[in-house]
Amino acid sequence: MAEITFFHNSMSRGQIVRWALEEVGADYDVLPVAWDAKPQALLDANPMGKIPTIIHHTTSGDRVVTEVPAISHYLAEIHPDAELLPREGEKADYFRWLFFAAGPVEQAIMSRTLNFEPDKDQQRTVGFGSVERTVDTLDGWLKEHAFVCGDRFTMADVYVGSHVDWGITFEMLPYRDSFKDYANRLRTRPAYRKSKQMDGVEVPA
Ligand SMILES: N[C@@H](CCC(=O)N[C@@H](CS)C(=O)NCC(=O)O)C(=O)O
Repeated sequence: MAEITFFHNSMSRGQIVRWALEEVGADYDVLPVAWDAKPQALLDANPMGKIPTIIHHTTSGDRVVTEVPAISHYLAEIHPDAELLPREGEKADYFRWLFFAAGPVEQAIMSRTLNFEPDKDQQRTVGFGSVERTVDTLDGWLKEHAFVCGDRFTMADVYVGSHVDWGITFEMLPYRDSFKDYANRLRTRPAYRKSKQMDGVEVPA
């Protein structure tokens, strides 16, 4: 058995974890999941039945990790030699933008895609404020920084970058030059390209 069991469906956020697994050179088995036939092993591990989910098999027991940003960071933690963890001076940017993508960016994209954007009063309550505020804030950072932590690629870029990559590919994010340039930088990474090939996804030119 491989060190990690990866419950996956290639038409899902599992693609992000596939990329993360390839970035760290993980030893993993894929357990393909069909939406209408979720295996009991997935439901036992994650009662949400959500993809992706991983089980890390260790000598002291199995560890279940769910939620893409948590899985991505966890993979960086258990593969420190990949050097994708933030260094001391990078931690503030790393965690700030990892959580910004998991919260405001994901919610903003979903709210626009599903047509339930908050009105002026509601914007004070929802965590992302408004799509424009969230997009402008991310755009402002990426205009000035090649990667989340500056000049160096870290695991945070797998997660933040996947939102930008998908966002501009499927027009779920308003177009910005900074998004296009950032996505192009990420698309040159061998692990990105390998993971997309494994998932049968065409890499944008
Ligand atoms: N917050 C979760 C979201 C996971 C998620 O919503 N996955 C979708 C596919 S992209 C899923 O499993 N959908 C099937 C279902 O809910 O039954 C994460 O970050 O991993």
